[in-house]
Amino acid sequence: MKVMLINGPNLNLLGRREKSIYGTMTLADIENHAAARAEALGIDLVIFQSNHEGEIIDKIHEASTLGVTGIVINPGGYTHTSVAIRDALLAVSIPFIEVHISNVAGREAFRQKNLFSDIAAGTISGLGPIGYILALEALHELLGSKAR
Ligand code: CA2
Repeated sequence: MKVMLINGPNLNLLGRREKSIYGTMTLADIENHAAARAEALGIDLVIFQSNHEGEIIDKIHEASTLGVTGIVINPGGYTHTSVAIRDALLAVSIPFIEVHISNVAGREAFRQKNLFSDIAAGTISGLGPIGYILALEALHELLGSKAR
């Protein structure tokens, strides 16, 4: 089972700014925890972060050729704006789980527009960095049960 973990713009700043909203873990901490959990679950994890919409789209296209069967994505601010990343996910037709560190539902009105939730296998929001681990476990269940 191969899973791609994608983090979008500004998430490279985790643990260094806005700690009251996004916590103290750095992106490297989160990626290391995810890699360890993936290994325990027997998942081959491909890790990627970019601040650029086109690079995220290219990586989603690459997921197809790499044989990725599930995606965990926190699109960051693009959650609320990017038709293009949404289209890329639809184009590759790989099931994905959307993760948000903060509870988007309790935040500003402009964050209530979401271009991913309706096409995601599921969304995890507001549970902090553990959301990424829960998403991996959920994909493991969902993809594993498909294979049985
Ligand atoms: O809660 C989330 O995970 C978000 O996807 C984070 C995005 C935000 O635009 C979404 O509405 C919800 C923002 C990512 C910014 O990350 C930072 C991390 C540390 C310091 C500053 C920004």
